[in-house]
Amino acid sequence: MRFLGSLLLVAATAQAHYTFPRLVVNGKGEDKDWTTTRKTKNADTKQGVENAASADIRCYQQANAGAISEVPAGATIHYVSTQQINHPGPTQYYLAKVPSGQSASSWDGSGAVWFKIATTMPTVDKNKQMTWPGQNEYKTVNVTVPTATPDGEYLLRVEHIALHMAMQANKAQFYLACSQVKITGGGSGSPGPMATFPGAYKSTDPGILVNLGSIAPESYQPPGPAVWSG
Ligand SMILES: *[C@@H]1O[C@H](CO)[C@@H](O)[C@H](O)[C@H]1NC(C)=O
Ligand SMILES: [Cu+2]
Repeated sequence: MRFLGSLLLVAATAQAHYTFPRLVVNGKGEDKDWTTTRKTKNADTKQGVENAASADIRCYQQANAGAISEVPAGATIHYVSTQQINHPGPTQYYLAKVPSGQSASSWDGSGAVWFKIATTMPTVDKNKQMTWPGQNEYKTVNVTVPTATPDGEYLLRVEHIALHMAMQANKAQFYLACSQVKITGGGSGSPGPMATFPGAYKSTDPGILVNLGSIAPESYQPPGPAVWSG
């Protein structure tokens, strides 16, 4: 019985964490997990990244993916989550254009190349309870790929930052993944501002080291650059 008890405890703990193994584009998901989304190091443990300055903050990947998803500019995208996204915190999406001569299948996403296309803010209900878009769902929030995004291959990065323990340093948890995508039918926008991963975040950023119980929801400051909406 003792053995069974500890197994149950492990299962319960793992359920509080999640990974995003499938990108869904206009309602159509990857056929299998980790087909165009790079398998993350926490595919089994589900453990989030806690050090915002570590190399894992970029894609947390253990391997490149075998294929590339086609994503029409203007498409609605989200990710399937392996567990319920039960922690409070923002969801953010970034893109990074693959340099010419390289491929989304192998490019490492280094340099000042990442621009943000979406973030989310909390709301408060009549019971003064703070809630976040997508909280408690088994998928990440939808985002529209800006129609002005230039055609080409990109890495797409999704991130959910769990802030339930973020009042302590290095206790925010970053759940993230990168997908290999090819944007088609796009425009001639100039995305920016650009950021690097690691580099975009510091562990002391007000959106990372934060006590959600002590701030007004509208004053929350998501970490990273401003959103480029095309
Ligand atoms: C999110 O996008 C999907 C299509 O990919 C759609 O079926 C769903 O209704 C959207 N959800 C919301 C809340 O807009
Ligand atoms: Cu968790």
